[in-house]
Amino acid sequence: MKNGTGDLALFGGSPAFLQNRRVGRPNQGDRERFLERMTRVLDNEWLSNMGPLMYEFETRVAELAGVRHCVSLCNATVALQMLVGDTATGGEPGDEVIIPALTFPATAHAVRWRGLRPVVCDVDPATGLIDPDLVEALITPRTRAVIGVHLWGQACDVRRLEKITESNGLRLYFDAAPALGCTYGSTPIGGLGHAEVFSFHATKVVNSFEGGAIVTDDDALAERMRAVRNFGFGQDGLVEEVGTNGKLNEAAAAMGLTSLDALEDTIAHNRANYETYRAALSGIPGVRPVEYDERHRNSHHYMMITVDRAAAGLHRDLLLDVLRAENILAQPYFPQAMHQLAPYAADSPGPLPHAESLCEQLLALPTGPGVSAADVGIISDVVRATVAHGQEVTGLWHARPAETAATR
Ligand code: T4K
Repeated sequence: MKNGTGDLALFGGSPAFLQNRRVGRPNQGDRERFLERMTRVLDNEWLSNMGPLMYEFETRVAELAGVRHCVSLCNATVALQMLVGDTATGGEPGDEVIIPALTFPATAHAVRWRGLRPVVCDVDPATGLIDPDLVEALITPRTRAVIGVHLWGQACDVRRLEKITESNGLRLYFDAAPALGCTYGSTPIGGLGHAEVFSFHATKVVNSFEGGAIVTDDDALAERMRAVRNFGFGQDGLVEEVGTNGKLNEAAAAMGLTSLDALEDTIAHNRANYETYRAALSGIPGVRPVEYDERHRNSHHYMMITVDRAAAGLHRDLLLDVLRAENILAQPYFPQAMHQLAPYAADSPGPLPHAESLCEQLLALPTGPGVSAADVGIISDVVRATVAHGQEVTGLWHARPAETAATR
């Protein structure tokens, strides 16, 4: 229990944890099962190029997402690049794709990487999700597509985005990198828009070391994407279009299957942690868990809070430093909005106040199967104790010797 600033590890106290508690600790599932699968991979002597475990993984993901097609890939960034590339076909360089300001840089990069222009849209201040009202105002004759991002597993306002894109003849995709196992109402995330993209990165709720997938009910799109991921080879073995190497290898599929086996247990654990956090953090001035719309299922893989500097007496970044010194490896998801990133700043639409304000305030706290209810209690106590002395912590930080002082 931390009673004063002297108890905080940042100022010389003992850290709350000897081993770190992390955001993004891989959900590996049952190790024996993984090793059995790896033995199969090695015995098969088939390590990549559309192997049996890759197909098994695709079938399982498609079932979970309620779609006909899962095209597994080496990561979600390549998946997004492939969808944008498909959209760009027949258009002009510099055609536009509308994306939310609050997302991981991969969303913007995929658009620019394929020669299109990411048009950055502000977000809803409460959810951080792309704001459909603002999307409408950004549509021009050059707009080709809208990419919604199901941020932290929250479903976008899918129906409104569908209506807007349909009436303007645009493609609608969802970057569902953080949203496997989540729903929009009773519909699993995966079957929405023209296609959705999952990530199976090591830090995601289901991991395949690195991995991703395009999921869709569009038969023709799925066939094109299967060709593109394999150098453009069509079913007859001839190259039909410009392709890439986006394949998911068998070791990745083995981990993906094993992590997927544990998904429901992982979500149940995350949900319990989310409830424990909400109770334990309640009433801390300036600290607010992001509230998820209960009409949709969330995997609670991300435990997000906002830290209001004025009310808490300290900036989010300083709270982050305090937590990290305690071996609580929180993450500022996301510290910069897309129009603030160096490659896109010159094309900035001007201030996007909701996204900018959230980027100053958001913090992801550790959760997942490696974080127990007792850990959640300890982490929340550190937050409470720090905010209780927020002004003093800020003062002490600024009073450090000039050579170590930062701008927190
Ligand atoms: N779209 C969206 C909306 C996304 O969020 C992402 C990825 C993508 C697209 C692109 O998906 P991929 O192309 O990656 O499939 C991490 C992930 O690298 C990234 O995949 C993810 N979003 C993003 C939200 O988180 P960083 O820069 O925060 O990673 P890093 O290395 O700082 O690790 C984060 C935490 O995870 C740390 O506490 C350490 C821990 N960790 C990490 C790894 C790699 C582990 O404990 N074990 C590990 O193996 O981006």
